[in-house]
Amino acid sequence: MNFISRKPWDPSLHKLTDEGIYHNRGQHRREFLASLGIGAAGILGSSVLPGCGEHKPNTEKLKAAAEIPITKASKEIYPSDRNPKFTYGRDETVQQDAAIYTNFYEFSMSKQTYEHVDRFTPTPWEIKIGGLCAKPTTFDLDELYKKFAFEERAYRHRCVETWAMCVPWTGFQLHQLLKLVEPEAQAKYVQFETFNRPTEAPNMSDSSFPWPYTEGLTIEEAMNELTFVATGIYGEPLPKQHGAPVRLVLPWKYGFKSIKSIVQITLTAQPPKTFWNVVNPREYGFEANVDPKVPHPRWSQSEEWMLGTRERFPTVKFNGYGDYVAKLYG
Ligand SMILES: Nc1nc2c(c(=O)[nH]1)N[C@H]1C(S)=C(S)[C@@H](COP(=O)(O)O)O[C@H]1N2
Ligand SMILES: [Mo]
Repeated sequence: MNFISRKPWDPSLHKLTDEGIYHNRGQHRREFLASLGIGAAGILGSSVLPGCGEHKPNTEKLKAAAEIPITKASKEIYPSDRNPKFTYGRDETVQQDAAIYTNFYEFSMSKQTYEHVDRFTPTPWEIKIGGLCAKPTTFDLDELYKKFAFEERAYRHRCVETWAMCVPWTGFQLHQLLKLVEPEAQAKYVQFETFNRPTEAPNMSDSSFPWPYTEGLTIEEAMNELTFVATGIYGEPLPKQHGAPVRLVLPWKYGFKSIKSIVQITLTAQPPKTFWNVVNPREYGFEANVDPKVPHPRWSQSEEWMLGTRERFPTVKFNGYGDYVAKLYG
């Protein structure tokens, strides 16, 4: 993955505890909007001042990337109640700090993918579930919103490149969807596939990559209670650069497993091919669980740094989610 473009960010002025975020969400969002030039200038503005040698967000493009049409069904679920079972154990990442530093190779190999998503139309959208199951199904977004139990989850995220963030996702557990299609006994894996639209995603014209982006899990991983299908982040529909309109979130695995903008889910008997494993099998495995003791061939995985604050933390096995998933690998 592209390492050269990694930039240090200004220390954030935001130091809110989980509690603080929970109760100050409205204020948090107002500051985000203020930073985009909407409403009065907020304190966040000072973290994006030019002259610090950092990326100065293109506020027009940032705002445009987050403009997702709202439907009657989607209105009902944002924001969803936060599941109190999950807490970061750290400060929540500032919304804009996460929004301006994303990996989405279909659009750009830079981190500022939000600057390249203008032509992407994530609504309307369909997601097909098929393969080894009794009831293959296609859902549009409104059907997802109506069928499944939505909640908000505060999850840590760890990219294989060593950056990390703490963000609240809105979505539902993947097992709800899988149970509905009735997997057959031979279904041992689940493959996920991103859209394939080179006219909307400029970097998809780079044919040296095996587009479309694919990912995979064992059926046990897919059924685990942590495995989350997200349609939103920070209590709003996903902006394009975060994987609108529907993505996977797997907090115990390196971030590349959390595939964005999914159009197809397939139950299979054999391990499916996965994008980064095809690109570079030596560096990116199928399992890809966070593990401080297994270095990437080109860098250590013993520490991570937070988007926004640059604060460093020791990496924790399974990204700290061992209570939920260690049993899958024992
Ligand atoms: N389709 C697709 N999904 C993707 C990627 C991508 O390039 N394309 N990047 C992955 C990587 S490397 C990470 S770290 C996470 C980042 O999620 P975020 O950019 O929303 O923080 O998305 C993952 N999902
Ligand atoms: Mo990543």
